[in-house]
Amino acid sequence: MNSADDRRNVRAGHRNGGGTVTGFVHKGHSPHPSLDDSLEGEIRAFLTDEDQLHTYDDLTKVNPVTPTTVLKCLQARYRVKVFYTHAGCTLVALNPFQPIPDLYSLDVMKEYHCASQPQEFKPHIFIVAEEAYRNVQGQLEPVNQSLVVSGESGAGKTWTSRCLMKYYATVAASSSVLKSQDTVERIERRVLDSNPIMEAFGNACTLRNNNSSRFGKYIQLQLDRCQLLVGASVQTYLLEKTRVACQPANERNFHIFYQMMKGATDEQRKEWKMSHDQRFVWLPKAEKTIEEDCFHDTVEAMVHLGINAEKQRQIFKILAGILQLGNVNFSSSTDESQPCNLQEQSKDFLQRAAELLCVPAEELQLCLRVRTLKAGKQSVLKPCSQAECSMRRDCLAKVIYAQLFEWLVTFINNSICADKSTWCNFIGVLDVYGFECFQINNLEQLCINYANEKLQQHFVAHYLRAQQEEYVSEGLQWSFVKYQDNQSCLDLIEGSPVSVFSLLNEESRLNRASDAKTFKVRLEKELCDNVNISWDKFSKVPHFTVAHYAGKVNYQIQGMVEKNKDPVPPELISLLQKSENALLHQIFTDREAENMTSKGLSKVTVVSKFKNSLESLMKILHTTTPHYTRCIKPNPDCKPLTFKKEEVIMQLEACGIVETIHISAAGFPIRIPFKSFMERYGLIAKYSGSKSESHCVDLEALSDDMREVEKLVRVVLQHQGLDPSRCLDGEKHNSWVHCGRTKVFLTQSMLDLLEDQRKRILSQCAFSIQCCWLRYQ
Ligand code: AD9
Ligand code: MG
Repeated sequence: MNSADDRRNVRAGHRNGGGTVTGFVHKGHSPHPSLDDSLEGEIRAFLTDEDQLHTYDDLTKVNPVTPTTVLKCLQARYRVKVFYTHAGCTLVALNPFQPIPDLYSLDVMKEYHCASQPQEFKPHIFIVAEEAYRNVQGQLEPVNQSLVVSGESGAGKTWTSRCLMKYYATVAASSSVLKSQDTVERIERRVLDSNPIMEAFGNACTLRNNNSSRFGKYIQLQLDRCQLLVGASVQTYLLEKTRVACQPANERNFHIFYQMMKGATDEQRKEWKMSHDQRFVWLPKAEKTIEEDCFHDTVEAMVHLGINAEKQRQIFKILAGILQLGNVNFSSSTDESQPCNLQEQSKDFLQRAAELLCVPAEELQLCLRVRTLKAGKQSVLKPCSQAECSMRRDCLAKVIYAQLFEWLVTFINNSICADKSTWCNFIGVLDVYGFECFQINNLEQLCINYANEKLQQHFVAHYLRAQQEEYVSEGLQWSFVKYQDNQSCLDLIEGSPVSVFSLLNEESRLNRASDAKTFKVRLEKELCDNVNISWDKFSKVPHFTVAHYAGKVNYQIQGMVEKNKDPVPPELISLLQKSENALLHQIFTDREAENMTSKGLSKVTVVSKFKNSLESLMKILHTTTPHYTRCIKPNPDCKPLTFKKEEVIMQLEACGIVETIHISAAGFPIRIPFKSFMERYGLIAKYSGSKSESHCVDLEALSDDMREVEKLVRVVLQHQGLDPSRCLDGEKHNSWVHCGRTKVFLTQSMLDLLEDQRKRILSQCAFSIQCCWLRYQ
């Protein structure tokens, strides 16, 4: 582990010098010569001795910090199977794509949890977990924590989130037990069991990840006064429901369907009308995954969470009904006044779908083939074209699946959420889809990338803007050279009065026949002055290009307005409300479902709903202390231990890692108000054990003004053999501590020093008291 001296060298390593440029500049002073020398040495060592690259635990130690040096360092570590590296305030996690059991064992968890200074251990996701856990108590008052896990598809976000949940379920295990019907369950078990259910229903095999999450998730782990896990609550975002009825080439439907196909008993098969050799159009046979073997795990988790056998039967019958629906096709009609007929071979499938969904077959057929138009109090029936029939069939499947998923999430929440009176703080784990850029991008990618812009802004606001603004208000003469503020991109997407979302919503509400065309014209006209949006006038496919912080993305305009409307024909909802499947009936008669349709249109557009849910998330995140983990996918083929530089560098740039490293290394991440500082560290001055005149501070006389704080800091530094004139305040580049107007600004090293010294004094005091007590015995 690093000694204080090592740490000192490390800190020297981030300062500007040797011609390197960091993200931070101190105005008007040159670096200290002796430190410059050591820096030079470090640069040389780094550049020439590549054999040592794997030993750099923190990318902020690499000098100079450039995408290339960072990349080399990560590659060297990956080669020797070291998967975690600090990047200042962020943890970088490289996906090993193979099980590393020893890295996550119970013993390792205990080691990190019991360590007095876990930060001194090798970088690990457990350091982040433990830091958040300890932070909950806060130095002054309890603070909720958020662990934000980001990265591209397949990078390891869900894996990391599961790992974090397991950590808390282990180290914060409470003795509380919950009684379910016939078993007594520990709450941690239930919280962990929410994962297999949500993954079965919300994950699918895609080209980029065999277990890709098709929804975003924020789980709050609820802790009681003793910091024990007493419950949790889950919030989900934007399930990719289109996958139920339409899977991209070589991708699959949600795992649960395959699990049913593979894991059903003969009896279940009969009930679900699902023979062994039955082919379902909506179950493409793309690459086999291990997740499809997990039917029994899913059912077991359902039992643990309290989903009883009857409810399970209802759920699986609904899912089986959806599969049958996928095999229903319509023939084209030459007479527009007549509805399209069912194809002959589809009749049985429709009949079975109706039976499984417990709705009248005749009515189901009618709803799919005929549209009901309301004109005042009159209803007019209009036959649907072949394409319209298929759209209505797909819509039915999507709306059922999405509502079922919502119901499951609500059920899980009811099962794992603790009573508000029993918990006082939470640690939130956020696992959301990373930035996406495909050849064809539509509304889904726009929403996903918008979410990433929001998170990036949160990151920027938290680490960069906040630091800068606070330095200024505290009178510190420091400034960031530049940082990427993505506000203009967010304004383009969601701003008012005119933005992509506002125009999209307007077009959706106007419900014009040629909405794609008018949307394109309006975008070009009303946003032509915005530098973040552009068009290729000669492109055959109408699109617009947004310059995101992570790169440019082309969005196809065709279909976007329709997707945003997400219309659900009211006849379909009425049909489902009549279902004799109690669950189906229930999920379409609650208030949420009532809101779903109004004259055949969603009242709330997709982007409005998504924006609202994201805003609530951001509000929560702003009230918590965030911890960032950036997962990196080292190769596109998910191969073990294969590091493709081009892939990695793109991700490092996309998630702003290099920028982060600069800032974290150069700033003062810890700031403490004078009063709290004196209260916590005042005793160091009194008991530092030095008799020297300059070290003596009268504790009684200590006030919470800047002069006294400075005096105390000098004592601590001198006590460590450090020169206060170099380490204190804005005189030199290499300072460890600054005194602002109301707060002390510290580097991590300075905080470590203070904490070490405080701890030593406290243990000495405890020892003296013990001796006195023994003497009196
Ligand atoms: V997506 O956006 O949901 O498509 P994620 O969530 O980022 O994606 P995921 O966590 O599912 O990716 O990880 C992909 C696969 O990588 C997992 O199924 C594991 O097989 C593998 N993985 C990820 N992290 C680790 C790890 N720390 N150790 C071993 C890992 N395997
Ligand atoms: Mg995932």
